[in-house]
Amino acid sequence: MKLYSSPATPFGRKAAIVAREHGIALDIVNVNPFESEELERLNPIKLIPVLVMDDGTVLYDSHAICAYFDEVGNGPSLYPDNDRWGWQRRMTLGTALTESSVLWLFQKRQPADQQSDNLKTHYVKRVRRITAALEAEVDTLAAAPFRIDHIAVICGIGHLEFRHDDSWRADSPALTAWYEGIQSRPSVAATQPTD
Ligand SMILES: N[C@@H](CCC(=O)N[C@@H](CS)C(=O)NCC(=O)O)C(=O)O
Repeated sequence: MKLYSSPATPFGRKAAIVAREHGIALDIVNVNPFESEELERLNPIKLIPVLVMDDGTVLYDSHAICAYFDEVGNGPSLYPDNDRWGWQRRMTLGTALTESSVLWLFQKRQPADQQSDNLKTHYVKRVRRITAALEAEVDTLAAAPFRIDHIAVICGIGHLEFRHDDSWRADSPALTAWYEGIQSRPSVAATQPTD
């Protein structure tokens, strides 16, 4: 199977972590989502990640790709019945953290006279609310087996620190400790974002 992705994308990283957790080997094709014509042919939304299965079936976005890997891969599901609505909520927080960090980055990459201070502040405040909410739930995260909510949060924080800063840590000591501790997990360590 081919996964169209990039070394920096947090959504592609999420799919790569789920694949590794399930023992799924991927042929990773790195593309620039803003420039790749091949990506545009595969996905009309023109976003990464995109999965092309061995029979040619194309799947996007990261939510669908992760759910597919969970169904066909080895080992326990990362979407268990236990605490289903709890992990759904934390997965949503992790996804929103990722989206906010990406949107904040897009603002910072605009020419200076086209950036919106209002929008940047909007995203920064959302990031802070999300990390505060996760700080309040970190005992549950730390006690649970590794699941999709952990993965979504790791990808969100990973992008935040890769593209912005680690100032969220000052108000979230327990989340910081959990995040530090999980870095040595092989699927997490092997998928650190790079340019
Ligand atoms: N909801 C999508 C989001 C994917 C996404 O935003 N990918 C970014 C890279 S991190 C992208 O391809 N951006 C290109 C663009 O915005 O044109 C998913 O979960 O797969």
